[in-house]
Amino acid sequence: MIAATRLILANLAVAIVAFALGALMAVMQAVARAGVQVPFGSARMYYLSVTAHGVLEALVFTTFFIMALGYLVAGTTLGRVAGLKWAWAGFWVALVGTVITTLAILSGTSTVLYTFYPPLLAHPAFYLGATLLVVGSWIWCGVMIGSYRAWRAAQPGERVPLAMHGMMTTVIIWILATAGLAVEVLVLILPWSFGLVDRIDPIIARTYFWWFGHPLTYFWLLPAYVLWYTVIPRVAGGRLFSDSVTRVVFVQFILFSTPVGLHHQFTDPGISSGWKLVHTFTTYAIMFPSLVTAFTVIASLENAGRARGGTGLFGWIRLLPWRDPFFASVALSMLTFALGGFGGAINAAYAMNAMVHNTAWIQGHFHLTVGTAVALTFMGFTYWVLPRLTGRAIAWPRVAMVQPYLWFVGMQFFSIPNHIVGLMGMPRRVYTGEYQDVAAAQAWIPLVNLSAIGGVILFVSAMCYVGTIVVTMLVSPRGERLPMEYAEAMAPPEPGPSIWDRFGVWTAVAALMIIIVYGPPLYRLHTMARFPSLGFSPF
Ligand code: HAS
Ligand code: CU
Repeated sequence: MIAATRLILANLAVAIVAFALGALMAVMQAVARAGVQVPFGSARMYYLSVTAHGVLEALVFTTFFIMALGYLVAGTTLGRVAGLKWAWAGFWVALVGTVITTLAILSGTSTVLYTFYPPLLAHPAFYLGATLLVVGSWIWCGVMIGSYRAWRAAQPGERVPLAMHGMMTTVIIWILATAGLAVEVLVLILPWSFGLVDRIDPIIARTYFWWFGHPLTYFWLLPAYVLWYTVIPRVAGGRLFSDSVTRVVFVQFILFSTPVGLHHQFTDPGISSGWKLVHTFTTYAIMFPSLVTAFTVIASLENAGRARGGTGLFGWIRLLPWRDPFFASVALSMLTFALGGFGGAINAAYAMNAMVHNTAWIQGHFHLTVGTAVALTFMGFTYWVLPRLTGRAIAWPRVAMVQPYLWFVGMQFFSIPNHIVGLMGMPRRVYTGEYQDVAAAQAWIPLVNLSAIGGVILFVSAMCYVGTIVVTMLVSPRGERLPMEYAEAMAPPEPGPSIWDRFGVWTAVAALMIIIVYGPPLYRLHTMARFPSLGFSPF
């Protein structure tokens, strides 16, 4: 039996419940924007729903899923999770925080969207709950590091297993990212939301937010990459291209994903264009490990397709296990991420960002990236891992087989029109496609309707997923547990110590880079004349 199975299942369960609730909100938003009357339809409900959707999917579903995956990887590659009591304490802290924040949102007092930009003001419970969620995740970080160190002390000369290497880089990115969030919430937002100070500086708060918010996206992505690299080649029937290249890629994510964030603030005043340019460089740097990943995962899949007898330039693609729900989820995630990454390169260019910033393009972009590359990989992984954790076979294999394809099709319908309508000038975060009947908005409506159809298909897919998982857990009989195995590498790791396994060194380098790229712009913001704002709760 896999170590810490109950802990893993508990974290997964919270993730899936959050996902289901968030999906319900999402479908209402998609159809409401297309002008369909939904129950309680009003601008107030719309933004409440968008806040709940963003927080539940982007912050709760991801964080709990990643914590589950971290424990699974530690339990299977190192043999044990050290500090189980702490891990459970972290789970409860994060869960209590999640419940508090969710209730604050549902009460209608905290409609501030998932980025909670000041001067939008939420009830203090919203921020306190979110703080507890992060504290819970820090405990997870502590348990992961403790498990790694205990293993390292017992195995001084050995290379850390590859999947654990990837999870450790995820932990490090999360710690470096949440340092910015801690300043924003503890120093700026909490005193203001409790009324101890009456004004807040939106730009300074936002700058600390994006110090956190950008690496946050890699905190989501890297666990998906861990699965693409260390599990999928085996599921596909082949081997990973190279162990060493993978380690270099993971380390590059520590170095390049953390000293970035100002590309979310290209249009913000008070930050010089020079520092924005520096962040543009680091943004393009962060594309590099994903491009290497594209090469490596395709090479691994080709290896699998040829091992299955595939020939010719593309003949191997057909022979991949397209009916396996985990494989299909990941392959479709990869195809979608190729599009999402392409959009990312456009966002990152200062001049082109001006065309897409704050338009519907952005919601198109992040539903391809976090909403598919990450979320669909996680969903597919559930089908694979549950029989290994519990011995229960997936209850509705046909539904599971179709579900990733539905997601893929639904997401193209949702995201591509959003990209186009964004280029046509439709802002993001708007309540209706009609936009108070202004003439320019007429041309948006067909595309908004198309994206609503995508939203409905996505909802059907989400319910297929949740239904299959719930029935599997409640109805499928327990049988033999399938083995939990990772992919072998065509080029295995070289024996002996390696610089790529020195997490402390890379963390220190990344911290230094963060100080270099954020120190001067933040110093300037803190020392120049500022005009902070009172809080607003428009809903
Ligand atoms: Fe982004 C905004 C730039 C990646 C998430 N991004 C966002 C927001 C979110 C988000 C949530 O520079 C909105 C935030 C908000 O609410 O305001 N993003 C990038 C760049 C990348 C990128 C350069 N984003 C991500 C990932 C995310 C994510 C990953 C979540 C997981 N993004 C931006 C910028 C903005 C932004 C600006 C601000 C815009 C604004 O103005 O507000 C890159 O990392 C992308 C690199 C990826 C690739 C693709 C590699 C392809 C692979 C698969 C290939 C395999 C295949 C195999 C095709 C280069 C690895 C198929 C073969 C078979 C046989 C199946
Ligand atoms: Cu970013």
